[in-house]
Amino acid sequence: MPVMTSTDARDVELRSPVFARPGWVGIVAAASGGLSAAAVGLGAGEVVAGLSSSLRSPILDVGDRVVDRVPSWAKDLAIDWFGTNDKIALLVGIAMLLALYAAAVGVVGLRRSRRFGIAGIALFGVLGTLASLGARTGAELQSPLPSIVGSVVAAAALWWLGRPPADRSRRLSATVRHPSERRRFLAQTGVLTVSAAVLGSVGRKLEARFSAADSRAAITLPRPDVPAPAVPAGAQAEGAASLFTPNATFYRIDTALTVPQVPAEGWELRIRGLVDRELRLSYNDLLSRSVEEHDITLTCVSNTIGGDLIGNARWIGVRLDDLLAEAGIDPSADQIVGRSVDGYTCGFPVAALDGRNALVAVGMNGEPLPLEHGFPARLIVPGIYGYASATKWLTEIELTTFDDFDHYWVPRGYAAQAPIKMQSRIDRPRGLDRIPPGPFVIGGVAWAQPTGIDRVEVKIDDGDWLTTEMAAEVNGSTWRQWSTTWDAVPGRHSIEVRAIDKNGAIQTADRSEPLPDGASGHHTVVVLVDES
Ligand SMILES: Nc1nc2c(c(=O)[nH]1)N[C@H]1C(S)=C(S)[C@@H](COP(=O)(O)O)O[C@H]1N2
Ligand SMILES: [Mo]
Repeated sequence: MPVMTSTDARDVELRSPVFARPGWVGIVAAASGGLSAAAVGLGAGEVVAGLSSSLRSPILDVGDRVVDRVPSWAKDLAIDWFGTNDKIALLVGIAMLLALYAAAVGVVGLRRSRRFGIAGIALFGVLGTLASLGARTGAELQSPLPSIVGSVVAAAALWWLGRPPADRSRRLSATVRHPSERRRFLAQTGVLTVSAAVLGSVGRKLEARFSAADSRAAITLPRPDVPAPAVPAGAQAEGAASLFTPNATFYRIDTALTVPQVPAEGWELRIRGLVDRELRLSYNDLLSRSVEEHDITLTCVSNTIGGDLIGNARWIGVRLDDLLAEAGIDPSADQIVGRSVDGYTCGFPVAALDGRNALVAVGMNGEPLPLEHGFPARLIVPGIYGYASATKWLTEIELTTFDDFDHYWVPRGYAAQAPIKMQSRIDRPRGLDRIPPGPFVIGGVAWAQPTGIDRVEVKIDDGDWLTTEMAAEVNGSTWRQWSTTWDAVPGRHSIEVRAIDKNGAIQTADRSEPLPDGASGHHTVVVLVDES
């Protein structure tokens, strides 16, 4: 037996797969192999998802199921931590878990057994398949395609990475120097990573075809038959939030990880259930009815005391009570359910249609509904929290009963019936602001839809409740603004606010969490008044 020369040893070292090497080098290489295989699989899934508007990227399918299952307290916590970026936080979380999993699959699959690695990928494919079939609406036979194709591609990539060097070296003549295993590994992961990026961006391009942006851009809203009454002078108080919330900064809360794309052409609103005659209306059918314009403040049940999940807009649409009168409500119905194209549902009492200006809305602040606010149509019902009334991307209104149907958030612990609680908020000063001594304008908003606010009072430290100046009321379903001038004295002070509605009810100081039917309690801010 000849003794191995140092060149031979080097050759063996060069020809053993990088990920099989002992220690960290091998583990890191195998993990990156797993990551690049997963990336190319996801890219392929993205391309398949781009083939039809009914298909969805596997990550989004999985994300949707997480959104549907996450406990309500965790959702409130996410909104509390990340605000309206909660969805991005979720997707980043899923991506991180997926990356960890892919790295583990790489380590097992490339260092131990390719079969185990492929079993790991298959497991993920099954998860994606189940997620796609569990969609709130419209799961079809082809729904798992992106997951299936994605995992087959990822498995093939892993198989390719893990092919033993001998397989390939046979056809190389002895005179040709083998590229080192390190170079082969880098070349392979490079190819996979670049392919993943290309596939991913092709997938995105394909998906962009389904955008509803062009449909929205082509719409000219009708001139309302019933325009909103002119806003009275003096409705905006100093220090308070802008009376109308611009669309661009209007809060957005929904369970949709990507904004549903619903072109107005082809859209249909179906009114069914316990009605005398079912209605099916196209966008133009809807707008051929009398169109009204109303100023209504929308409020989220997840809004915490002093929070900003509330906004005021001028909505254009068709009266819900008119449409339901046209369909004829069966006397046995007590719940109106709004169903979205993405399967989300809201539900509120038939009795809420007591003449208040509930709308199937198509316009928001003079524009067609923005895509993220429900284009082409949504419900807006004064006095009921958004989760129970304000269905975006509306496609169906069903008349039913509270006994027969729980809307989306009910099995997740929220109340079936959800009238908005009276609340007031201090907008100026902000908590922990440093302010100069002397006259200082405190301002804010208060709401008690659809009753309306009569007055707002503030309390400095342990003093008495003081009246504030009320801005002019727009209507009872719109927040009302208030302000007062305080002669600030140096030191640390607390400012507390409460409202009184037009029925004389005083806003409770009892604090409760948003779950199950909205937060209550007084908003208090602490400020530091400088020495003169
Ligand atoms: N389709 C759909 N509609 C929905 C929701 C949703 O998750 N999906 N969320 C509701 C909730 S909780 C609120 S507070 C309002 C928020 O409307 P906005 O995002 O336009 O402010 O929409 C409601 N309509
Ligand atoms: Mo909400």
